Amino acid sequence: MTKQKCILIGVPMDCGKRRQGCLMGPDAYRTAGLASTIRDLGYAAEDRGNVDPGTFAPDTNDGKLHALNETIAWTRNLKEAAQAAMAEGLPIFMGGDHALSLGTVAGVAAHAARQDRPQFVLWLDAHPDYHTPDTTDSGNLHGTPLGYLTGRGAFDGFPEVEVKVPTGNVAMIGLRSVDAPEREAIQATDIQVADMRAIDENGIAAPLRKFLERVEAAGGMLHVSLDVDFLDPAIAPAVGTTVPGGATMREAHLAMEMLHDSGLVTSLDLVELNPFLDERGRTASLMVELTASLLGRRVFDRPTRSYS
Ligand code: 6HN
Ligand code: MN
Ligand code: MN
Ligand code: MN
Repeated sequence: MTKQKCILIGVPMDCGKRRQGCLMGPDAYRTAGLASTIRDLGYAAEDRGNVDPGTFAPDTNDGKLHALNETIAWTRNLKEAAQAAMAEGLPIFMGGDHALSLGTVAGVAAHAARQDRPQFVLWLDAHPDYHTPDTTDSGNLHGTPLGYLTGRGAFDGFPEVEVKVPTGNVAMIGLRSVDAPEREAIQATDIQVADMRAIDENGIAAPLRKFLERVEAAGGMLHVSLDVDFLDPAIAPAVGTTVPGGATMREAHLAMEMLHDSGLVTSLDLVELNPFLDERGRTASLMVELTASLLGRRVFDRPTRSYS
């Protein structure tokens, strides 16, 4: 089977929260060699440069929501860019903060619907990002994409989500910081959740395997949204919303390796990298290494001979 073409799309979006720096994310991935790493694995990789939000009315930020107009503008353009890229290959969105998923996932889900295939979403994150503009305390819209995409609450001014992602098609893995209104809402749904406690007890493979089996059985397309804060801050310091107790290097690589072996991944977000907070580029490089695992880098082709 010939390998799919990877379409790299830079998304220097920094308005999903107040702390700035994610706008440097796309260039950090370029500097860390994302495209050449992907090519070394035998794929074609095209860097399409950066998307922009187009024009929008300046945000006054006198209400609760931060940078609402700018976020809406990005969502519109990203939705189109994502939908178009899906027709050509496997898009990799180099963020940018997690508000970019408002647009990228809306676009890939619209594409899936045209193919008559269900869209599934894997959220690898310390946070569920399941707020609505009403429930958010912080007013930071990077905490809302899964609320928007699943059709929860009112997102006034945002493009209509024509193709909602059913909650039963969402898995959240890595959770350890959940706000009260999110917890309550998630518990009332069929979203598959593996918080860090579950990962401590059962490992990361068990919940991921279960989810991948469901995607496969449904003939689904799979979008993976990888937030840097999914990872433990000791190995990935370059993120504004660090939460201790995250995924280890091996847990993260195993998840990526399993995703590769499943053959189900059709699009990927790399989000929340804040290069201003990095240490000699190590978080950017780790994200590139994880992407390589997701695209099939491995030590050996299994099974290896074992002498144990
Ligand atoms: N992220 N729940 C917090 C809030 O401000 O709503 C944190 C959101 C984090 C966002 O992980 O992309
Ligand atoms: Mn997030
Ligand atoms: Mn997060
Ligand atoms: Mn909150």
